[in-house]
Amino acid sequence: MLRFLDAGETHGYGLVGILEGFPANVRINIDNINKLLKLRQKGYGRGGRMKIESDQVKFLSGVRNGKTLGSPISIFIENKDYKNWEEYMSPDRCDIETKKVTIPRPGHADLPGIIKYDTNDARNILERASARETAMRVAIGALCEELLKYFNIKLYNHVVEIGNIKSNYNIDDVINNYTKIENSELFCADPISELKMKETIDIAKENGDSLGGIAEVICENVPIGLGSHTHWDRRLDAQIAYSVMGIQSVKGVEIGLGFEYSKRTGSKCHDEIFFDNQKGFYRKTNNAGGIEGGISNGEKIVVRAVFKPIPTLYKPLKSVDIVTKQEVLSSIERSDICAVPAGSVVMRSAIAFVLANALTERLSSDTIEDMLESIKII
Ligand code: EPS
Repeated sequence: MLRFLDAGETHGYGLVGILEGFPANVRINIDNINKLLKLRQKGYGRGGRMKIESDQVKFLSGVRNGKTLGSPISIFIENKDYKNWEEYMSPDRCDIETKKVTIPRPGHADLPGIIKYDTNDARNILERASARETAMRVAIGALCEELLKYFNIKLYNHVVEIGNIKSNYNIDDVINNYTKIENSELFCADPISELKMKETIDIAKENGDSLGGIAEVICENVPIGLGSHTHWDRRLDAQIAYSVMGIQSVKGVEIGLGFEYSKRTGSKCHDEIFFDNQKGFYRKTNNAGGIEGGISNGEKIVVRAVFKPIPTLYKPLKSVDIVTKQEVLSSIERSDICAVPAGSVVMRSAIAFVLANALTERLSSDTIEDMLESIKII
């Protein structure tokens, strides 16, 4: 079983993560991890912060001479912006006026956080609620992808909708053209829609507004038998939904046909079963999105998530000052206009963790050699 914990405030010294239960002897290519971190920082519509940061991992433990040891892997990612915030974020200085935020933003963790944690400074809440934390989740997910590569399991993230502009795509094209998608500005498989999405982002920016959208992750070569129908929390689809819903701004997750199921009869939904001596059991369709009864069925796993528009608006909504109780406009923090492309990378990482965890549960997994040996006999 894999476990991870992460910590860190957005303008604090940095982010730390610990991944426990990871098998020994897995080759780790640090460039691959940093590449995914860089991908997360990209995306048309991001704010000024991304010009300050250039995320890179530092291993503090668990990796030696390019291979994992089986011991907890600990990672550090620096917040370069900390130098601009040192005075306000200092863990020990108590003699300075802090940059208090007393006006909560609708849609943000600010207000429920202030009440729950009994503070009159929303900064104590927003610092951790910030999606900055997802840099560590991507680092953890990228490590998991290093493990998944041994099994030829590949993950592809792309953006399928921003502000009501939909990408026209099919899944095979996404896989075949992935390098192009990775290098595009919105990770969109359809260049015409991408142009329209950029225009929509520009309009939102001019209006002091923000935009959400839908991202999709496709997982290829996932073996049959990850997850289980035997208990609710062992279902692979449940684990994926939990992990993806844990990403800031995600408001819905669907697998395969997802919400489209409500519009069709059963005969137009379920993937008929065929058998071939060479291929074994196979399907001609994949409406289930690679999971039936909570178990991977060998088809591609297809997951989509909807991200709500970012709550920080340059043309703010109405709020109430928590100290004076006066109606005011909500506070403005520097922010992104649209972070769906970045969200797609985080989503990919969240799913990579779930798949790597499910593999370690399915196989004997003290070492990568154990895993490769035991997959032969299942
Ligand atoms: C975020 C606000 C912005 C984003 C940040 C998430 O940060 P800042 O307030 O420093 O401008 O850039 O995202 C990141 C720092 C990141 O690495 O993704 C928020 O409030 O969630």
